[in-house]
Amino acid sequence: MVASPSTARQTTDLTLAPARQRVFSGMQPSGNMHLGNYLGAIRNWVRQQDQYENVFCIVDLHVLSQPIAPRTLRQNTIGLASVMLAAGIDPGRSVLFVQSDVREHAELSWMLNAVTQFGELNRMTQFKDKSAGKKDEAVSAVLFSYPVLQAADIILYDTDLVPVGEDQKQHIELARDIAERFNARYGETFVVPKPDIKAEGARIMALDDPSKKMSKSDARPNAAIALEDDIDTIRRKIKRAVTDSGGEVRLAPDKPAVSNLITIYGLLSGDSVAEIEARYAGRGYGDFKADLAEVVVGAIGPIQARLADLHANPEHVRAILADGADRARAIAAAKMGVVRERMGLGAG
Ligand code: ATP
Ligand code: LTN
Repeated sequence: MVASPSTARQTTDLTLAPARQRVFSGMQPSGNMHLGNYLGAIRNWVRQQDQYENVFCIVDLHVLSQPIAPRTLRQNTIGLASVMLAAGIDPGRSVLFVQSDVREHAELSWMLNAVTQFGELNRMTQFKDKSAGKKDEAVSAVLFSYPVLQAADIILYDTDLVPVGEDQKQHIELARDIAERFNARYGETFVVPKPDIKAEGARIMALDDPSKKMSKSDARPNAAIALEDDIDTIRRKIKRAVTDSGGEVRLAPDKPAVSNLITIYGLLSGDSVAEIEARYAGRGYGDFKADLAEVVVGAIGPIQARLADLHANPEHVRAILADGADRARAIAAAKMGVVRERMGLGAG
């Protein structure tokens, strides 16, 4: 749905009161963007661009929760921006910027730590998963306080909706609790955001193990299809993807592997599950997988072509990010002025 011309804002100047609901989302520049990131997040951001006022953030401060070489982080940041632009994020309709270029994110995070409870952070499943089995010395405090920074990212922009994959639901709920608690303690300051999690594609599973989500930080070589994988690699990974017993192409709870492949096929081709099931009835997994590989290549190919142009022109990407940071900073700075006043910070 596109907003009617009378209400549509022709500008992305964020200091003006939004005529449309505001969307904010973020992605970590931790390398190897995969089909799960695309189907669960980026693709929805692109499709909804006309409907909302959009702010998209490359959250480099979040990546510091794991060890990473400075050069790699910088490269990943420009690489992720290029992928987002190649996938269809349009700087004319969306603000695209790097988190650490707008200092207010880190600043607000500190203040929100004051209204966040230790127990809340200790219950976050992402923290539990990522710290599991590691010695205390190997788990940074950043990994623990990570969801507070995420809450700051979101509520700094008076965000209404946060389009994310299923794994982020708990973090968005915490952001809501933090915003509500701040408002109750210091007076109405923040819009309380809602998650926007789609019924399909919000949890794409690993190709080699349908009990695990497709993930960037997975070392297993055949778990994820990277958006930058070449055609032969995509075909090979899909050929090797695990399937379920029975040989039938059918979406069902007892067929998690094939159901995941059908979901990917359906989202990228636009075909319904019923159409896909009917097409492959009695034909087995071989034909289905061969066609799925072509569907994936057909969807990712045009993105990769645009990406090659952007890789050849990193200065163009940097200029878009600098402009995005200026526009984001304008609203973030205004909001921080209010926060400092409400909390009694500074000399006044
Ligand atoms: P990691 O697994 O290393 O934590 P990630 O793959 O989850 O990384 P993020 O940058 O943390 O990547 O996530 C970016 C966006 O992609 C988030 O909105 C997240 O919910 C979504 N996302 C990540 N993995 C999947 C997946 N398997 N299916 C659907 N959406 C996903
Ligand atoms: N934690 C998120 C990335 C993220 C984010 C955000 C997502 C950081 N800040 C704000 C939405 C809104 C993740 O995907 N792992």
